[in-house]
Amino acid sequence: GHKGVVVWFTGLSGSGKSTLAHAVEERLYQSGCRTFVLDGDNVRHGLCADLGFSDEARTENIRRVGEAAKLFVEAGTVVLTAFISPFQNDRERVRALLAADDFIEIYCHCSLEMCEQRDVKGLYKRARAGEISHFTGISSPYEAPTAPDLKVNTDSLSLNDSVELILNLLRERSVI
Ligand code: GGZ
Repeated sequence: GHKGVVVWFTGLSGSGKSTLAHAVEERLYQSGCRTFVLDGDNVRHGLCADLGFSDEARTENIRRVGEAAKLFVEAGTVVLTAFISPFQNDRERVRALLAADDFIEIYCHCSLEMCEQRDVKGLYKRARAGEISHFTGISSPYEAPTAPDLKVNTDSLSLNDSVELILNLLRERSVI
């Protein structure tokens, strides 16, 4: 069996949050868990379509995602969220919405240099050129978690090894 929890991925654009969340979801789904991934792709076009990337907009984005995630937990679902969520305060507010064991924070750590070098979507280049303002890591801050439940070095670990680290944590915490 499993219980509903939030597995909250945080990290820079291109640090591997979404990839990792979907890979973990796949494994959980195979073992019979109810799962759901919330990320920019399914949230910023609908629930948060009115929000941009100012500090205030990000705070509101994370607040709404937190409230939505809470509903999934109440439905007994393992919800995996993949948002930059750059502000410590905003992440702590989500943690406070939930029961103590129901928020698991995973820091996807990849150096800015590496994210920028990869630049899968070309956004860093555009941010450097001034075509995108308030870009995290370039012209908007990222506050690294000081005490995440797990730090995954996505710049040095394989996707599989990263997935295993997270599954092990979920077993340790009796989520699965
Ligand atoms: C950061 C931006 C920006 C700016 C567009 N800053 O790599 P991506 O494309 O797919 O992921 C990024 C995504 C970040 O949205 P989040 O909802 O996760 O952000 S937050 O948690 O801070 O609210 C990036 C794209 O949106 N994107 N403009 N200025 N990322």
